[in-house]
Amino acid sequence: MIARRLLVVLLLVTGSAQAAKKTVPVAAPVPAAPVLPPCVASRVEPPLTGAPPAFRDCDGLPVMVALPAGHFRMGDVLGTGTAYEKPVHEVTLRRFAIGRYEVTRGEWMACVAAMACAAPGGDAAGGDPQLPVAELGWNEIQPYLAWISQRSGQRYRLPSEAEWEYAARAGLESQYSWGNLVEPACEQANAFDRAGHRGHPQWGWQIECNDGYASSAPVGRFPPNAWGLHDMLGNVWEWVADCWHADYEGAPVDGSAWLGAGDAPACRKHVNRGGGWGNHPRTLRLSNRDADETAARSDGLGFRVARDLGQ
Ligand SMILES: [Ca+2]
Repeated sequence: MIARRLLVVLLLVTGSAQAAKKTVPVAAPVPAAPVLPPCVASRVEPPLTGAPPAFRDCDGLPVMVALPAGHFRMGDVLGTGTAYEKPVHEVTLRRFAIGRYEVTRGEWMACVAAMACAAPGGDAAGGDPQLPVAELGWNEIQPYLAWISQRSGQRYRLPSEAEWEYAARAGLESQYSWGNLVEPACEQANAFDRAGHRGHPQWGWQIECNDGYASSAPVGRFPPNAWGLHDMLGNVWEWVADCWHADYEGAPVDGSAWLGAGDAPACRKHVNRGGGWGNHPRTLRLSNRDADETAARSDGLGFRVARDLGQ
């Protein structure tokens, strides 16, 4: 009984001490962001013969490929696509740079460590740092773009949908970056395949070939396109800057992002491109389009960055 009384007294004393503390506002300690190494460009492997030059503004930031100014026909140039991909329209673009790879978990987690980005959802914060980061809504990507812009002194952003298709086509008007036939897909891109079916037997598609990856693959495991860009098709879908519009009627022809309201309320959905590991290889057509709610997260949805280049 005595012990219990002592405990009560102790609790009363402790409680009054806490009450007294409340009268003196004390700012919560703010953890200091780590000091980052200076932005120093690191060496980048030389590009493929005939591919545009690659560079990296700061060590740890995405490798970029400097694409030439040019023009191309955007959309369903082969007449095998959907109404979403029509009308075909000519787009003229200034030079710009785009990521050689999808942004990786390692690149993203450097931003998290610098306290500039939030951790992605699901299990996308762990595992192989060379896997593409996913599980991020469109808005959640913006702090990463701001952080690498601040680090490099350059203007990083998501590519526009037109820039994305220009980069993915790399001068071609074929169905895929490897030609018109779907059959070589397993050697060329990470889509749904026998490995995917083993990992996800509830999905009933029967794909005869095996690309070796049941879900996302570390970036760069599949051959690049003609401009040295990896995984434009397959692996994860990639968010782009544009709001969703159900066709190209009135789309910009200068390579800029189409930000006007395509669906009500304005910009409820954003476009993503390229197909992913959970899709039938036919989904990986160069002109194919999709969109998701702006806040949507998915383990099959990531992004790559773009940045302006001087003229
Ligand atoms: Ca696969």
